[in-house]
Amino acid sequence: MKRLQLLLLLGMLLLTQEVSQSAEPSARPNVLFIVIDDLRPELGCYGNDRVLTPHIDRLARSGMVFTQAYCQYAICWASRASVLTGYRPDRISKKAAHDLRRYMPKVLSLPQHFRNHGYDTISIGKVYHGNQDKPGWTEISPVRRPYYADPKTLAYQEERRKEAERLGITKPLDLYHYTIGPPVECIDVPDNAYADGAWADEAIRQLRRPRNRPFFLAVGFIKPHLPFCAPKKYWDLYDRSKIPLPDSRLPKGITKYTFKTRRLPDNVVNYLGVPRLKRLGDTLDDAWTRKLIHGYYACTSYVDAQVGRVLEALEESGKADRTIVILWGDHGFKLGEYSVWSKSSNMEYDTHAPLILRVPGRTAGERCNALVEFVDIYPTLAQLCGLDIPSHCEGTSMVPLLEDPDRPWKKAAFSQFHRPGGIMGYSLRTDRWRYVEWQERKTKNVIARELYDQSRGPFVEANLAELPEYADTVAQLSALLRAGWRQARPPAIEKP
Ligand SMILES: [Ca+2]
Repeated sequence: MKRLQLLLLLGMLLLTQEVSQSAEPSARPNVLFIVIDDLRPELGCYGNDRVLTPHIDRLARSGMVFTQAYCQYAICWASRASVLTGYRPDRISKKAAHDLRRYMPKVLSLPQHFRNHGYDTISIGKVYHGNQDKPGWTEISPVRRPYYADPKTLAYQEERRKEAERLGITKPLDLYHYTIGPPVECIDVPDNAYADGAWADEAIRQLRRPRNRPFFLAVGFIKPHLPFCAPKKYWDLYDRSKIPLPDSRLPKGITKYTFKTRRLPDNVVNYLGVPRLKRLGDTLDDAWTRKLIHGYYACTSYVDAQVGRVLEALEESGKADRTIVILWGDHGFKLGEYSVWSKSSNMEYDTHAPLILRVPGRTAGERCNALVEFVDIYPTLAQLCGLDIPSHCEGTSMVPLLEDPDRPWKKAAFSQFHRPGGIMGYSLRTDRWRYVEWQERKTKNVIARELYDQSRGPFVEANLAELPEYADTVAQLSALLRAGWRQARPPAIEKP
């Protein structure tokens, strides 16, 4: 008798669970998750009037713009792996960032968490870097495009590929350098001649699809990442001669670790036809500099237009009032500042990136100047959609900032970047300072320090760390760095 009661009870429990599970997801909001590759926070909504980004600005007018958002590692694979797993970079190896499920099979990724709660989780374009996290997605778009649309460039690359084969060049990095094309492309082609336009088409198709489950739609745009290829109409938005030149002076007293001087696969000087820069401090001439910045701006406006198309489709679908939109750039980018191009450092230009969050009914064009970190994205989206925040998450939900953007928040944002020979630069950003400690990873010995005053913007003139008058500041920031991210969290959220 008791057994029968138990079975009945169990049956009822299962039934209620089933009902609640099937009823629950439709009540949850959708998520449109947009990531943009190498996007500087130079957009209209960030106070920049040179770069034309009307569509992202429109999103910002109904969202919240985080003016002090920092990536945890200023390179694609590491920044994205951190956002999508909820871990800070020290918990994710480079191998795992490229092949997540092989090296971290049990990780509960952000899309997987949503999938487990009844969401359609769709990946379009470059969301992860180099791996697709199959358990995370209900659907992965197969749409791909070559970087270039110019048939002449494609033919040249094909010729080089054949030549490389004859010469026995097979290592991916060697092959990449051997077949590399020009750093820019300006031809009159439709938006979807390049990947981002084609991915916007895909996203629009997904938004138009009728569905009875909520969606987590991730769209990863690959511009303004090099090479700077965009349809001509976006180049035509800018007058090259009016593009101001960057301040190419190196800060005084930098360390030998500050900038990566090794040959970078994604460095502009490796592209076809770009003059080789031999030493740190060597600069491209003004014509090259303006041409490249022009390309970056054109690509930014091109990607902005694709964001606009996707947002318009969201409006037309009638689901905008039930859809949270988050837009973030995976890290910053140097356009010749300090004579350096590209990313891969702990400097402000590399770690500071855009973050815009729109929550229907809860955001309306506010700005939030609190220090936030990209590792906060996972817990924020989970909380906004009524999902639990998994205990492994190392970020802090930004939801309290939606109610009060000026409330006391984090003491610091943490970033890091490696250098060859087992060296890691651990960095933090406070309201005013950027502080970096270069450590030998095995011994934790500090081999170099940097201190920059950021109160006048991203450009800094000197590393102040070794000056005696800054000794107290260095000591305080070093203690904060060593105490770590847990101690830098907002007061109310700090756990014992
Ligand atoms: Ca990137």
